[in-house]
This record gives sequence, C-alpha cells and structure tokens, in this order.
Amino acid sequence: MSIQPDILRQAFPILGRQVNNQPLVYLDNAATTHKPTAVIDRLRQYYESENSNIHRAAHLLSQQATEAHEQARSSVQSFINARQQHEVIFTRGTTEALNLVAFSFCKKFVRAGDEILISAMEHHSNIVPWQIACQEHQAVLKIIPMNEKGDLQMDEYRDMLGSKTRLVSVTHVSNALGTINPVKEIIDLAHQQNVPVLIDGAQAVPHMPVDVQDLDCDFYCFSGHKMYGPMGVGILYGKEEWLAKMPPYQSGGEMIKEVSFRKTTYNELPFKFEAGTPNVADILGMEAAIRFIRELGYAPVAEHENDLLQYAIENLKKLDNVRFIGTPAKRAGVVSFIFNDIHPYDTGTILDKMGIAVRTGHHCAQPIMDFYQVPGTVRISLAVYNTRQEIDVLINALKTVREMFG
Ligand code: C6P
Repeated sequence: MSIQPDILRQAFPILGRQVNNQPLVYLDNAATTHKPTAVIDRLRQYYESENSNIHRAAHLLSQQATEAHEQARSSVQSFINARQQHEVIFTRGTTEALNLVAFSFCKKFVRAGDEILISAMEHHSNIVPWQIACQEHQAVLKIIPMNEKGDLQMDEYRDMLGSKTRLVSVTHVSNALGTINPVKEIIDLAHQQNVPVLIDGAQAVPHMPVDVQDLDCDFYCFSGHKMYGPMGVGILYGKEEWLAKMPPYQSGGEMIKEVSFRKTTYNELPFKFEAGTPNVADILGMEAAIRFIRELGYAPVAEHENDLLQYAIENLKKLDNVRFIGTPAKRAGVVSFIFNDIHPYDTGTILDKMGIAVRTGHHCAQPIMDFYQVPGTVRISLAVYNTRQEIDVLINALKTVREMFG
C-alpha cells in the first residue's frame, strides 16, 4: 500500500496547528520528527496505569513494568535483527551511545599510537567523543575524506586502514548532506583487517530498514525521537563479543551484581551498561514508534520520501541561484542549500514567518561547512507525513524571500 499522507497526517496532532498564523509546514525532521497519537497514548497509558520502577520490587506494578521494558528490548532486537536481546542497550540517544563506546571501548582496547577512523561528514556527536578518547589514550584520530559531491573517498579509506586502526566510526546517512554511505562495504573492508566498525544510524533508521546481522556491524546506534518516538531514549546495539569485554560506562544501581566497600562485581549484559533508573515510559513510547513504522512498511515510506526528495530538488533547481551543498550519489531525506547568496539564517527566519520550519546553520556538522566554505546551509529534511503541496509552499515562499532581498 502506498502512503496516503492526507490520511496519515491525521495521526499527528501537531500537524494541525498554525505557526505565525499559517498552517505549519514542518521540514525539520532530521532534527526531530513529530509523534503519532499511538506514541503519545503509550506514554499516557504508562503513567496513568503502569508507572513503577523496574527490576527492583516484588510488587505487581514493578513486575509488569519490568516485563514491558524487556518486551520493548525484544521489539528493538527484532526491529534491527540483532542476534541476541542482550546486545540491545537502552541509552538517552545516539549521542550517549557514541559516548559510551568511545569511553568504554577505548579504555579497554586503545593505546598510545593507535588510530581511530571517522569520516569527514560526521555529526559533532561522532567527532568529539573520539577526540576526547584519543586525547586520553594518546591515540590518533584520522578522517576519511569526502569529495565535492559529498561522497566518501573509498580508495583513500581503503589505504587508511592498517595495523594501527582500532575502530572505524561512520554515519550511515549524513544529517547535513543526506549522503547514504556504503556502510556494508565500509564494514567489509575494515573486517578484512580485523577492525570493528560502529555505524551512527540516527538519520538512517527513520528511512530504511536496518539489519545489523546483514551489515555485520559491530556497533549501531540511533535515537527514538528521529523515528517518530519520544526524546530521551536511544539504542546502542553491540555485538556480544565486544560488549562483554568492555568496562562499564556509568556506575550505580542496576549495573552491579554485588557491592561491598571492598569490591564490586558488575551485572551481566545488557544491564552492565544501564546504570540507574531507565526511561521506561519513553522506551515504551519508542516501541510504539517501531510498531508505527512497521505497520507503514519501509518500502512505501521510501517510495513516498524519494518522490518528495526528487520533487523538491527538481523545483529548487527551477528557482535558479540555488547552490546545493552536497549532491551525493545516494541520498535520503535531506537537501541542503544556499539561496541567492542570502545568509541561511535570514532565509530560515523569513520562512518561519510563513509557517515553514527548516533548520539553518551548521547542523552540528561544522567540519562539513568548513569543507564547502560556507557559514551554514538551509536544510530541508523530510518525513513520511510531508506532501508535495508542502514543497510547493516552500518554493513559493522562497520566491518571496528572493523578492524581499531584491
Ligand atoms: N542531528 C540534526 O538536526 P541525538 O541528539 O543524540 O538524538 O543525535 C545526535 C546525532 C548523531 N548523529 C547524527 C547523524 C545526527 O543527525 C544526530 C542529530 C540533529 O541534524 C540534531 S543536531
């Protein structure tokens, strides 16, 4: 069944509101997507009738909340086709998942002179944790270059892999360019040298199915709020063989087996990496978001979003004076551009006055802006509820922006 946005939109209450006295046109989905009623209702239901701390008490509410929490883990496991349930760790989001691996993996496996590879198109969350870890362990952070189109230079990558490489960490889809990276090839090449690979899937999971066993990635992470789920929850998938050897990231309740003032032993996976009370309600909300995506089906989602993407690019081109930032071979959900040499912030502010939400600036990817020597871009990012008509509104609004700036 193909997507029928007019019907689908009714499931998202916020899409009915006005912004600056105009119907909301929301094209900032890479920052966060809106939430369908099924997700909002799940949060309400949890707090109205299920709320309890988990893994801690003998009483019924706690038992039920614990079961629901672990059932959600199982839903995530099947969503990404992880081999084992305990390879799924709940985090606050992609950022925390990346910090967890950077801290814990590097503490165990990285020594002075070792190398970590990331790419030229990473979000700050997949740069700074590695910079800190490399500083801590006197390791070297190396950057896989990209070309003018915004595609990674795979030959260079192949040459960079070597006996000193301890880990590769790259994004599946660039949040600023939309590039879909050839992650399977990236992983295969690294594995030929016995190097593990982390994939930042924050911008992939909303748009395409992810099968971590098929990819054979060693770690994969994503956020609930970019895939129609709540904020404050995300996933780190890790192969057991790595997670079992890695030390805890944070410490406190839940991650321990036994504590005495003399010695503490740690809990088994996944709890070793889940210190403190988890965000149960939002985890259940994320499970509802997974259900929502599965019911839609990725094939119709991709078909609809690709249609919008091509339609947007085609019509932006007709405007003239649109400088596209990134023209990657394969793209998902994102178009970045500069319009008529107008500062992106000014374009974004005027669009907002017309009810259109886009993101402007560096998109937490400053090295990409440096590469293209621009202060920032206007970024439109799509979700399944967007329509061609909304793209028309955007294009007309850009014409007004052009008139205002002469
Ligand atoms: N990008 C954007 O507007 P968190 O904030 O932890 O949920 O996700 C961080 C993150 C990591 N990797 C990629 C590729 C991302 O796109 C993001 C978040 C948002 O592009 C907010 S800066």
